[in-house]
Amino acid sequence: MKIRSADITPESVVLGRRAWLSSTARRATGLGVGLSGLTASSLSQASVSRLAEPLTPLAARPWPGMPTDKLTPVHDVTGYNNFYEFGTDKADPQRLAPSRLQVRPYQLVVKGLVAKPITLGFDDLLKLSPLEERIYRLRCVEGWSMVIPWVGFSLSAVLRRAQPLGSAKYVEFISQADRATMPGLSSPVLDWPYQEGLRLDEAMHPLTTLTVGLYGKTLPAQNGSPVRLVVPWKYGFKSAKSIVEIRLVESQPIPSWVKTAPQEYGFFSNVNPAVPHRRWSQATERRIGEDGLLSPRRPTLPFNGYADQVASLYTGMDLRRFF
Ligand SMILES: Nc1nc2c(c(=O)[nH]1)N[C@H]1C(S)=C(S)[C@@H](COP(=O)(O)O)O[C@H]1N2
Ligand SMILES: [Mo]
Repeated sequence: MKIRSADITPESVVLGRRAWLSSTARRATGLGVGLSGLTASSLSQASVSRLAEPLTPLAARPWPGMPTDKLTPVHDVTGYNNFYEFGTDKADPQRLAPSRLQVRPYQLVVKGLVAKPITLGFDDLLKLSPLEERIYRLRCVEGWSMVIPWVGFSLSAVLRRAQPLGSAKYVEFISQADRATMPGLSSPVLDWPYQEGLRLDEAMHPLTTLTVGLYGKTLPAQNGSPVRLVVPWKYGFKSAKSIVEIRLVESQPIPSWVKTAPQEYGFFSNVNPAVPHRRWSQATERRIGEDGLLSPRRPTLPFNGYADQVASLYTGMDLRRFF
């Protein structure tokens, strides 16, 4: 049974009139458009080629300790997406991203408080660490979930390569933001580019994955190709798509969603059934492709079911206060 967008509270409705006006004002003064440096080269590329990238098979070894949950059908994984750079409707990313998202040439820059800043092309990344098939649950803050067989490896492999300095406490992730190819950027729904962040120990945790594929092939554009982050114990918005830059920093970054609606989204955003979103409960969820609108919603698990692996990262923290 198909889930209609109308049955789930979309993140796009979080913007109150005031936030809308202020982001519109920012845009008018040009301050919200701080992405020209990142994308200057892709702007000219964009007019050259907008053909969909064929998905290439990737050889990956299985990752131990996978959930026994049934996999979400690939047509749901690739057809029901949040990728606001291409619009706020769940069908927009599949409709627009494959023909528009610029994935070549690709460079991932790792910089900031590191001994060795690095720039990696897609093929460099594939050689950095053996690819693993990691089946993770993905729980969106909107109250739905999927089970996705990602292909990738621990982000720690990349971070170690760059050698974080002792002063590095957080990691910031910047998504591609290209006005020429991403129609969603003309909407002030978020302050572009999409940015996310993790504490360094969260970023180094083996579950935190740099993802280059799903269902055994390179990532479909709508899922954040060529490279996206996947943090399975946090709400889906922490898993930033199409990342182009990773920065190691000293103070806590302000992720796009926190900037947009600080009263509704916290930096940590660990999946937590006991802490409701300001406007809806997080106690239950609907599994896309499996649970119909009439079937009972399933309980949401603390840390999305990964508490055994990650709860110790938060020992002594009040998770209601630091949500
Ligand atoms: N750059 C970027 N990354 C993003 C988003 C986005 O809009 N832009 N949406 C987030 C949200 S809300 C979710 S739930 C997941 C969805 O990932 P999927 O479409 O691959 O299932 O991507 C996250 N990463
Ligand atoms: Mo989400």
